[in-house]
Amino acid sequence: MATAEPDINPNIQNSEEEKNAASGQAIVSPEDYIKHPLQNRWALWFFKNDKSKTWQANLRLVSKFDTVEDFWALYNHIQLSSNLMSGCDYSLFKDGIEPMWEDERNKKGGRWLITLSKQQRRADLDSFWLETLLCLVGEAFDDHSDDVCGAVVNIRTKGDKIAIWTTDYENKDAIIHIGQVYKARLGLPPQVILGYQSHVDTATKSGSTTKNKFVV
Ligand code: MGP
Repeated sequence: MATAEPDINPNIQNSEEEKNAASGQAIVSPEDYIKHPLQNRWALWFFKNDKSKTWQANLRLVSKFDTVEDFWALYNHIQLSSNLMSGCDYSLFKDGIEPMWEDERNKKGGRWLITLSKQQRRADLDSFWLETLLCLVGEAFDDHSDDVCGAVVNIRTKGDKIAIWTTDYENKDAIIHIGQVYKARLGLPPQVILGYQSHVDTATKSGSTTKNKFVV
C-alpha cells in the first residue's frame, strides 16, 4: 500500500545538495544573491552653495537605489555630513519627488525640523542623519509613511539642521504620528520640543523664525 512517508533511505535517493556536491557544483541559496528590496526607490541629492548660480542649479542628483544593499553601498561611499563644507545639503527623497518646495508633492507640505547647536555637529549630526535615513528607507511611520516625501540635512555655520518633509500640512494625524516616532527614534528627551512648519510659511517668512503648525 502506498504511504505518505517520504523516502529517506540515503542509499536510494540522494538530496539535490548531495548530487550537486558530488558533481562539484556550489550550492547558492537565493538569499546569497537576491538583494533585499526596499518598499520605495529613493534618490540622493547634493546641494553645493555656489553663489554665482541659482538655488535650483546648485542641486545635483547623486544616485538612486531601491535595495538595502545599494543603500549601504551608497552611504558607505559618500562623505559623512559632518565632513561637508558649510552651505552644503544632502537630500534623500522618494523617486519622482524633487527636493524643493515647488514639487507637486511638497508645495502643500511641511517639515519636522531638528535644529542643532554648533556642538552637536561633532556629537549628534552624523548619527541623527543616519537614523533619519533609516526611518525613511525602513518606512518607520507605519500607515503614515506614504505622507513622507524625503529628508534634508543642511550644513550651516550658524547651526546644522535636519528635517523630514511630509506632503500635506493639513494631514494632522500623519504629521503627529511621524513626529512622535521620529522624536523617539532619535532618542530625544521629552523636554526637547520639535516643531513642524509648512513650506509656505518657511518660504515667505520675514524674520529668522517660522511659526510651528504642530509640536511634539
Ligand atoms: P535653506 O538652504 O533651506 O536654509 O534656505 P538656510 O541656508 O539655513 O537659510 P535660512 O533662510 O533657513 O536661514 C536658504 C535659501 O535657499 C532660501 O531662502 C531660498 O532662497 C533657497 N531655497 C531653499 N529651499 C529649500 C528652496 C526650495 O525648495 N526652492 C527654492 N526655489 N529655493 C529654496
